[in-house]
Amino acid sequence: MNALILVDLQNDFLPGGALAVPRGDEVIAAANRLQPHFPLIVATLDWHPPDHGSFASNHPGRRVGDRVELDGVPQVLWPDHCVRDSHGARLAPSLHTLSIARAFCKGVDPRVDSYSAFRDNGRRTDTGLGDYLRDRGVTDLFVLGLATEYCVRATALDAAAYGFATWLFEDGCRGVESRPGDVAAALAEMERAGVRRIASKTWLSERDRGADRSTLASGRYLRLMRSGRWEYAERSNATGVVVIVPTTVDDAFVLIEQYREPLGRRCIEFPAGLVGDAPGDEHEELITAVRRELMEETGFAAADVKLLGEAVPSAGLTSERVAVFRATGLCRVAAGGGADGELIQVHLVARGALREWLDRRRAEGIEIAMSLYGGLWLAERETR
Ligand code: VGL
Ligand code: ZN
Repeated sequence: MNALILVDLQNDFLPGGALAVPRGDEVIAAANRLQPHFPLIVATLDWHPPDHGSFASNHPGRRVGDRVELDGVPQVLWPDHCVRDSHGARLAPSLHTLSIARAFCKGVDPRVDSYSAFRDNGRRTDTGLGDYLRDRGVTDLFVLGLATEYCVRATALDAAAYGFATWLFEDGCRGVESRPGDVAAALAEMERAGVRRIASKTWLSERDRGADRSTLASGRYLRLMRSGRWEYAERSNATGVVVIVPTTVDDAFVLIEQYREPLGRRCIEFPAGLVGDAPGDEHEELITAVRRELMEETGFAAADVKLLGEAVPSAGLTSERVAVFRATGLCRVAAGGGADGELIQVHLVARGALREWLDRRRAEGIEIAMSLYGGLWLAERETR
C-alpha cells in the first residue's frame, strides 16, 4: 500500500517565516494535487520547545549557522523556528489538511534535534511513525516537503532503512542550500540509499494510464487487457509463476524440452509452472509449487530449494512476474514427463557443456526460453 508523507509544510519554512526555505511555498500545490491519490497521508511537524538546543538563541555567544554538539550529536544552530503552538509551527494555510490521518511531531526534546520523522538525530527515541505505517500495511512511502537536505533527506533515508520502498517527489521539495551543492549532494545520497526520485507529474500520468484499464476478451486461462493504447495478457488462473534452476550433485543442469503451441515448435526451458492453478489450491505456496512442478516435469526431488530473485519475462506482453528458484541436492524418484500428456523430455547437461549444447539445439531449430538465460545468470551470481 502507498502512503504519502508531507514533511514540515509549516509557516516558518515558507517565505516570510523564521527559517524560510527559498521558494518553499511552491511545493504546496504539488502536495495538494497528489493527496487525492493516496489512501494514507501523514504529516510531520517540527515542534520545538522554546528552550530547544538547536536554537542559536539558547547558546550565548553563538550565532546562527555555527556548528556545536548537543549531547554528543553534531548540531547546526538555527534561528528560533517552529516553536510549538506558535503561528510559525502551523501547517501552511493553503495546504489541504482534511485527508491527513495523523501528524507526527519531532524535535520536541530540548536536548536533541530531529530531522527524520522516524527518530531523533542521536537515534535514541523513535517517534512511532515506522510502526504506524507498518501496522497499516504500507509498503511504499512517498516523501515530499521541506527542506530537501535536512528533514526530507533524513526522513527518506530512514524510510529506506526501515524497509519501505521509498520514493521522493522531487518537485515537491525545496532546499535551503546554505552552501552551494548541498541539495545535489543530498539527492545523490538518497539515491545511493535506494530512494527513487520521481516527478509528481510523471507519477500522476502513469497512474491515469492504469485507470482506464478494460478487459477485451476472457478465456479459460488468460485475459486480453487494454490500458490506453496498450494491449497485454493477464493470467486468470494462477497466483504466481515459478521457474526452477535445478542442478544435480555432479553439477549438471536439468532442462526440459517440450512442444509449445504458440511457437509451433519445441522449446528448451528450465522446469517451470503456475502457482495455485489447481482448483481448491489457490493458496499454494511458491515453494510447494517448485517441488510439485520439478517432480511432475522431471521426476526429481530436491533436498534444497532457494529463492534467487524475481523478474518479469515480457513486460510489454504480460503483467506476469516470475519467481526464480534454485533446486539442489536432486534425487530422481519418478519418471517425470509432465502432467496430462505434456510429453516433456528431460535433459541433463553438464555445466561446462551447456553453452555448446544450447547452440547446437538452437541450430537444429529448437527455441530457447529467455527464462533459461535469465535463470542461469541468477544462479551463477548466487554461486560466485
Ligand atoms: C528543518 C532545520 C531545522 C527542516 C527543521 O524541516 O528541514 N531544518 N529544523
Ligand atoms: Zn527544527
